[in-house]
Order: sequence, then C-alpha cells, then structure tokens
Amino acid sequence: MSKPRILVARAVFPETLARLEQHFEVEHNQADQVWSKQDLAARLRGKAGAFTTGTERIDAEVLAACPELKVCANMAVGYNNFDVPAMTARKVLATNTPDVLTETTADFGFALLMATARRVTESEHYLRAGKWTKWSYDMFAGAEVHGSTLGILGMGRIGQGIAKRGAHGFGMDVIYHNRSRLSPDLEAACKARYVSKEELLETADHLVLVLPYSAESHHTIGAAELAQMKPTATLVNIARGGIVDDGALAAALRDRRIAAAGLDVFEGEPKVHPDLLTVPNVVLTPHIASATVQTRRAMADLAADNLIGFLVNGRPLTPLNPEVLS
Ligand code: 8YV
Repeated sequence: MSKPRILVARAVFPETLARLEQHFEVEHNQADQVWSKQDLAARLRGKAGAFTTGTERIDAEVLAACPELKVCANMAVGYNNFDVPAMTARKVLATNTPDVLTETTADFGFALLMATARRVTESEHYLRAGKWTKWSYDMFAGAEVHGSTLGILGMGRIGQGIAKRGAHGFGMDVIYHNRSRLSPDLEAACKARYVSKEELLETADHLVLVLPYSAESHHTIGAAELAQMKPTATLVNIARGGIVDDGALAAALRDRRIAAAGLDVFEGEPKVHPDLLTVPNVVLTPHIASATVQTRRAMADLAADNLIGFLVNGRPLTPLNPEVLS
C-alpha cells in the first residue's frame, strides 16, 4: 500500500523529517522558503496532511484548492493561522502542541519581564557603544520586580506558569483577568486574585499578556488601555502580535506614558513597527518564547505524533476540532 502524502511546510529537525518519512511520502522545505499563499496551496494539492507552523495560513481559500487534505498539524500551541470553522466544515482535522511548551514559555515571559523592568538590553547597548565612562547613582535605575504587583491578562496554562513564578519566586502580588475565572484550587496554587480588566490595567506594576489572538482580542491593548496603566508600569507581550496596537504602544513609550515594554510578538511580524525600533525603553525579541532545543523538539515531536496518530492510526493526540473524527 502506498504511503499517505504530506507536506512539511517549513524546515524542521532532520530527526523529525526522518520519522515522518518512515510513515509518509514527504515533500519538505528544508531550504525554509516562506511560500506565498498560492505556492502553499499548490504544494498542498494532493497531500493528505500538512505539518505547519504559525506562519502558514490555512483558510477557506487554501482548503478549497486542496480537497484531499485531511489534517493540518501546527507546531505551535497558538492556532490563529488556522480558520478552524472552515477546516471543520471541510472535515479537515486541526491539531496544535499544548502543554509541551508551557514552562519554557513562562520562563521566557519572566525573562522578558526582568529584562524590561531592569533595563537589561538598553544598558547593554549603552555599554557596547562605549558610553560607559563612569558609574552614577541613578544609571539605568529601573522598576522593582520582587514584591511588586504582577498583572496577567489571559490565565491559561502559560499565564498560570508566570503567576507561580511571580508569586512563589519573587513574592509578587498576582492579579489576573481572564474570560473565565479559575477554580479556587487553581487560584490558590497560583496565589492569584481575579480582578476586572480595568483594575488590572490600573493596578499592575508589570502587565504580562498571554491571551490567544482572535478577532475579539485584536488591539486589546490600545491607546485607551495604555492611558489607564501606571506611568511607571511595564508591559510584556508574549501572546500574539495584533493583541497590542504597536503604533499606540510606541507613542506611549516615546511619551513615557508607561515606563517600558518587552515584546516577543508583533503586528505583521517579522516586520516590526518602525517607531518601536527608535524608542529606547523597549526590549524586542523575534518570537522566541518557546525556543529551547528541548521544547522545540517536543513541539515538533507532538506535531509529528498528531500526523502519524491520525493518518496511520486514526487517533490524533491533541485535536482542536475533534468533531471531524466522528
Ligand atoms: C511558536 C508560538 O514558536 O506555540 C506558539 O503558539 O507562538 C511559538 O511557540 C511559533 O508559533 C511557531 O509555530
């Protein structure tokens, strides 16, 4: 019997590719070209499965061009690149990679918070530029992290990981806002208190965004919300570009309406709003929150397991639209 055909849309670990090749006839992209939507659709034609990352958009148009497609396995926990209702309508299974990146991403959220509040990259640039000629009492004085108030917007698994780090590791007072409130047990484990969005914005010394992107969460943080924050506050976005209005944020940073921001995700990335590149009080990283070797391997393994699980054994591990299985 011939093997099912799949497309691996971006470069992956050679071991992941070798594993997939045991089960599938694989078209790969180890050259890691970023294809246009038309190229992606053309390459998906005749394939039963796709191994995707957050950069491949699977929508009704792409699906209409690829009637043989049965499953798309995203190597990411976020899946705003998938039009899940359109996939479900065409009986295409969608899977993601939850859990395996939770702690690593929470670590990075904290790294970005620390770097932002304590002005790590700004001071490093100063030193590298040869500007450090003497110590002074207020040089790069930043915001206190321990004992301050940590606000978390979006209290899923990663949000809870950040809350635990803040509460247990840094003695922070943790407040959060989420579509639904956590159970009392989870709130106790995170030492986190549920507040309104307004109280969160007004009270947090450090506000970390960890909510999923959707049409509803577009520009959750814009000029009005930034104006509600403390002028001494820091903002950290490890969620998705588009949740923050990057232009409004750059203006708020320039005018010191908030103290600083740490951003791992951007509207229209890999492009970055030009004004963000010119303000000093922002730490910018290229969407690397889950980037440790172990975690990226675990994500690739889980995406591969989902393809093998579904196309070979009929049992995907982490389906997003399990209704297509019935
Ligand atoms: C990925 C992410 O690295 O999992 C997610 O949702 O944002 C990152 O961990 C990225 O999306 C690549 O697929």
